[in-house]
Amino acid sequence: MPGPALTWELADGVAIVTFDLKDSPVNKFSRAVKDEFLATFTALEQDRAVRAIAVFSGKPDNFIAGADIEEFVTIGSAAEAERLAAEGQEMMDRVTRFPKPVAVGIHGACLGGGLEFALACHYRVATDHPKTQLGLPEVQLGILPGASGCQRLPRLIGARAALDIILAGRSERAPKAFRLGMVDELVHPAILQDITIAAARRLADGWRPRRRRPGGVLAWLLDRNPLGRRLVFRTARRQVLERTKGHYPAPLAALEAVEHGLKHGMAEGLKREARLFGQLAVTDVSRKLVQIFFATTQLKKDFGLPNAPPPTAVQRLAIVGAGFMGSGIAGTAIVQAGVDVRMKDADLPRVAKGLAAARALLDDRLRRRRIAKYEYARLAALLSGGDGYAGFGRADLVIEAVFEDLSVKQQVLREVEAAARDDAVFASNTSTIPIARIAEAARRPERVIGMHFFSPVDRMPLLEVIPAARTAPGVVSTAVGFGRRLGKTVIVVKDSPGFWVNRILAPYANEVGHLLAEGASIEEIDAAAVGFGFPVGPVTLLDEVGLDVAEKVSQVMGAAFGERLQATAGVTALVKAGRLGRKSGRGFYRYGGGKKRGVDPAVYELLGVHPNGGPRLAEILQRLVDGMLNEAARAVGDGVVGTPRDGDIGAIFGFGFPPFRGGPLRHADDLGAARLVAELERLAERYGPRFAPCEVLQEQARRGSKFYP
Ligand code: 3H9
Repeated sequence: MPGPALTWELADGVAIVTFDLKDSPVNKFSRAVKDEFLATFTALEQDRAVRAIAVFSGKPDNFIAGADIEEFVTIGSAAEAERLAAEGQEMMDRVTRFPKPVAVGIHGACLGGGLEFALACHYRVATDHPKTQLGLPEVQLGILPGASGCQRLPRLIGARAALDIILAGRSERAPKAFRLGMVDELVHPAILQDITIAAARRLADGWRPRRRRPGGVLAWLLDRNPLGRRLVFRTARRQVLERTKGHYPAPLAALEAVEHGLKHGMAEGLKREARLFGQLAVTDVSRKLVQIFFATTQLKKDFGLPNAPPPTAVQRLAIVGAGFMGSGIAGTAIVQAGVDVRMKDADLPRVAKGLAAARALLDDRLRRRRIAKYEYARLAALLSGGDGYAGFGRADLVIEAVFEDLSVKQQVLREVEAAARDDAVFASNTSTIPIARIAEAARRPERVIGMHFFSPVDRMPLLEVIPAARTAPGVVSTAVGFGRRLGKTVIVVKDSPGFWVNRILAPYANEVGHLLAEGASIEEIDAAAVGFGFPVGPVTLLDEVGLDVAEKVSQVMGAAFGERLQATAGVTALVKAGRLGRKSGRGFYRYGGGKKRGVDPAVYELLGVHPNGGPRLAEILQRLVDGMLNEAARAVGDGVVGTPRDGDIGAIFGFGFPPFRGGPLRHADDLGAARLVAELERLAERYGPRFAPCEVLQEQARRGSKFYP
């Protein structure tokens, strides 16, 4: 039955159904697709030659990406969204109750409604390919699995395992999904079709697969008796609240849907699930999270230039500087991109240390069973190093991650140019120094660019790519393309001091010194920011970044922007006293055994301040946040980011600006420029001209305009 999405053919009693949504890179469920599924299933039911069904995706590396997100964001009311979920549930129910067996062969992403569909089928086969991921990411969009996922997954794999996936919006790779019992068989992609069709046929012949619920006695104790279950839900609720601090309603609602269903039965569970889905789908939090999804998706295709030439595929990477950043980049490059990496540092002990640190990332993947032993051996062999530039002549890209000092970086650039090919790209991993200044030492300035990674490199999702005025467009594409291969979300930013992230963090971090001087306590400052939704407060952030690094950044920012971004002397005093933050075990806080151990009271003495009540929490928060929004708006006016989208994504992925607020520029829009300007004027009057509202905000206030039209 040809249609826009589904086709089928009969092979020896089995209808092979292919889902291939036209003009879309992924398969997704919209109302139209759902109707087509229902019509197809009716035809298959009526066709007496069809004994069983096997469903596949026609997309090369995607199974089904879930419900069509674009469709549900247009929904205007909770009631309408509830209806959408109920219709989705009915479709899944139709599949489960279908009188002929339905097997599904999964290759590629099987997410959200896609997994809900697979769960409704009678048998699931998945490929063991790394692209095959099964999960329910709905809470990351501020909603919950609303097409029966909250009911089906816990019934299949137990409440605990299901909650782990649903509440975090997690996806599992196929081998883990198989171990958990989400799929019945794991096969090589080459035999997916055959095995799935054979299973469908066996089912039609009366075979019933035997499923053991994984987990043994513990699962029985916790999942299958009311007392144990109560404990599971209580623990999960506490963990969700600890993680979300109450800012995200979706995980708690999902928990409620699962719990209600297990207590009162499937039918009641489905009703509750649909109602909660409806309520969540129209929340502001969900809208914001969906905007972030689309922004990151757009960024995957954006090379930061209007007519960007295609990137050169980097096969060999060379890195100068085997320290924390250099080894982090090396390890990430091997793990994520599988490229050949050559590291160089001044002496062999340092190189050895860097190589060991890079390899630790591989060890971790082996330990977590993300790679097999032979893959480990293959990847480990890609890593090498030395105290000279041997091997640099083969590199397509050279990244320097040496000491943050202009003359040192220029010296490295000269040495690299002598050793590397003429067409190699030279990227500086600087956090503050303008790329144009570094490139002044270059013979080939058009091959020089900035790639600002964040620490720790393997975990931080953002990369700032910074072309200087003379950087060739192809070099920009290559840096952006390589960043993406490392799994990073990449924004292209203007070559100006602090780029984007450090520029807007500067007033936020500097305000700590002012607040402490006025008698605020370290705990209060951090608590205000965490209450707003930042993952950590600014004082903890300083400790994490390293106070020596923070000092260096603030000096550069102060020199570039004058009094407005001038730091107080506090951090310098701590650095002088040997307190470098977490890495040295002492900063504003004390650290031990890998944990933060509380504020060190000696710090107040070192800074010559006394916590004595100080400003109110609301005032602290306004100073921290408004200062940042003001600088963000000013930087947009200076063209530091190409679009507000890049600025918001940079802040969210760079330092955890609360995603549910959509980023600093969306948040500024939500407050409204007029209100923000009034708040800033009041702060400026009280605390000084650093708060004076920037021209961009004043202009917006005058015109009633916004960053996002
Ligand atoms: C849900 O299922 C709710 C149900 O429980 C209940 C309902 C009642 N919708 O990322 P890519 C687009 S909620 C609309 O570059 P990749 C994407 O925008 C859903 N569009 O590819 C892009 O468009 P364009 C839960 C979608 O190979 C294009 O496809 N599911 C959707 O790097 C290519 O995307 C999720 O949250 C969608 N569901 O990664 C999964 N998915 O080309 C969201 C993709 O116009 N999706 N698009 O810019 C993903 O995680 C990734 O896209 C995926 C592919 C891993 C699938």
